[in-house]
Amino acid sequence: MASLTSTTQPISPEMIARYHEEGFLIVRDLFSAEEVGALAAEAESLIDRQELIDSDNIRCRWSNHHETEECLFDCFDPVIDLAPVCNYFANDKRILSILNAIYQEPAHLFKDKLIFKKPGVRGYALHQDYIGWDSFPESFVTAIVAIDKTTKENGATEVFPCLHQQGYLSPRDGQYHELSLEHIDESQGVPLELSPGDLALFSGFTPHRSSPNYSDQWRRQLYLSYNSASDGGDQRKAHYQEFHQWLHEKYAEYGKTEVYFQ
Ligand SMILES: O=C(O)CCC(=O)C(=O)O
Repeated sequence: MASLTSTTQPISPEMIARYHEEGFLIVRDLFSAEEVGALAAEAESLIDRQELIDSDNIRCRWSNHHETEECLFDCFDPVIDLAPVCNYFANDKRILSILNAIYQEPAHLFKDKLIFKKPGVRGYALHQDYIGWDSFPESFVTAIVAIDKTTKENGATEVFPCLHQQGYLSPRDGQYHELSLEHIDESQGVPLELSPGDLALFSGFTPHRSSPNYSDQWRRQLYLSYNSASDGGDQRKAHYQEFHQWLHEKYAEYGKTEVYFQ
């Protein structure tokens, strides 16, 4: 990665204030074409890792085709241990300095996933990323690194401004919850329409969703989630241990007991 340029870009206090007000922020042109090209090339090689893409491997997330219902591979979670360029972005000083400005203290990586969203893949129903586990950091913020141009047509993530101020809107029972539409005014949704090189950030309390990918191109994005230093410090390893335990239990509820992590 030594050939990639890496300058730190300041972010204005006005942008940080807007993030706190609205619960999301877009920073345009943060990364060079060379950096995003390296990430795209890595995503292309990862999709060929057929030995990993297995419905019993809990690193993989799946989603149905919005018309045919075919079950399609959608995401590696985690990804940085497989992918040096993803790891480069996860530790990027520009992202970390923006998070530092949001938190007013250092940030730690909590979670990392690469969503491929191939043509036809269904999107995500309305939800907040925060989960009501005692260990889950309330300071959770996700940074999206756009690999492909993201539009409404290909299923951009759509956020609902200012509602993060209400905190967690579901029971703190340790389960994943979708949100009903009565929590939002659908006309207020903002699709995070990004170009390669842009970064978007949103809070773990920001309600968001995405439509199916109606285009004939992939919509690949790297999702990097962080917490503040005073909210648990470096807990990525502990998070994945707990998450894997939770996934084992969820799969077992559906009779799937042979799952593994690779
Ligand atoms: O792919 C998207 O647009 C949204 C993904 C998402 O909401 C999630 O992974 O929690």
